[in-house]
Amino acid sequence: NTAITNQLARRLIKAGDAAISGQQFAEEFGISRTAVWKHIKELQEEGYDIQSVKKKGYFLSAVPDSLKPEVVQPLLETAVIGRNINYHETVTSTQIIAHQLAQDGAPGGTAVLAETQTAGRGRLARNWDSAAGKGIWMSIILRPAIMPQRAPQFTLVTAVAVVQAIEEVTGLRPEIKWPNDVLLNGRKCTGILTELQADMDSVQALIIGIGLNANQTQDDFDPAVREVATSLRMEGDKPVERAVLVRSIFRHLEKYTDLYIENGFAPLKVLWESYSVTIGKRIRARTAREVLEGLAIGITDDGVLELKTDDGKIHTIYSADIEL
Ligand code: BT5
Repeated sequence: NTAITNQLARRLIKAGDAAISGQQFAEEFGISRTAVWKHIKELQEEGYDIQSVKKKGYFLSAVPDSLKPEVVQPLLETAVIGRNINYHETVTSTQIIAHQLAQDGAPGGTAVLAETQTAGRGRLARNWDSAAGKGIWMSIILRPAIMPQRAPQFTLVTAVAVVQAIEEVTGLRPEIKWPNDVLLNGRKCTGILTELQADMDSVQALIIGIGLNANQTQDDFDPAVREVATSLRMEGDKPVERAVLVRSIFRHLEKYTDLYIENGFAPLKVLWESYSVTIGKRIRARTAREVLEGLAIGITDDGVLELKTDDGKIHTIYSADIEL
């Protein structure tokens, strides 16, 4: 895959539905029409669905279902997030790789992507089921200049970005269950895991893990999660182009982290609430110390959940599993 092939792919992506003629490509890239044709063929062999229309030229109707940097990067519209991609067929956990890269000084925006994970993890060392080639298993390194105690807000910011990306690409309407689940029809389609490298008073790196079920069918899931999990394909009845979804997640995440840095959490809190299934409901919250039952009345400006128990007391909850 040469530099010119990549540029050609990027040009086709930018053109969208509009066809570009071989002659036009030849002029733009300063190569012969035969060379253009060879590059187009190379892209087709890689899985790009390029149609050619008589007298008009070429247009792109689908990108390959792959998360390889050469597929993802030409799509990107971001300045920072995803500009540096660390791709693997198989890893233990993208979180582990990202932690190592962050320690070694990888820049903010670096993203680790894998087709499958052998030891994908959730919170509290729980397993994350990562079917090969069926989902988006990625970890993004961010380096915001914030106090460590604000790190959990990034789980909520990321959830908003993921929901909007899913909406944009599939037209589905996901909901957020505090703190880190994205649901479709009450089943989990995405889990988010925010981890931290920090000193007492500053964040060195946030490692934001996103596990998104894209194209699994029911049988692709581990029996242990089959009852609670769903995928975009199962809810939307058609497969999704994972690279296109990654592009959209990156764009929304960059937009909202910028907004966060400029204006704090308040504007994001409003957005988050508009997608929440938790707020205003009676819930049961299992924290590390206790089980609390009551009304979820809202989240604070810090992203902390407020729960009112029947004795009228308001509890602030930093981390818990929620049952609706
Ligand atoms: C989470 O934890 O939801 C965070 C999951 C983060 C996964 C990503 S994938 C890329 C990156 N690399 C990693 O190693 N991790 C991150 P938690 O709230 O603790 O939920 C875990 C629970 O979700 C499990 O105990 C299962 O019940 C359920 N679960 C496991 N795999 C699932 C899947 N593929 N889809 C839906 N639910 C699943």
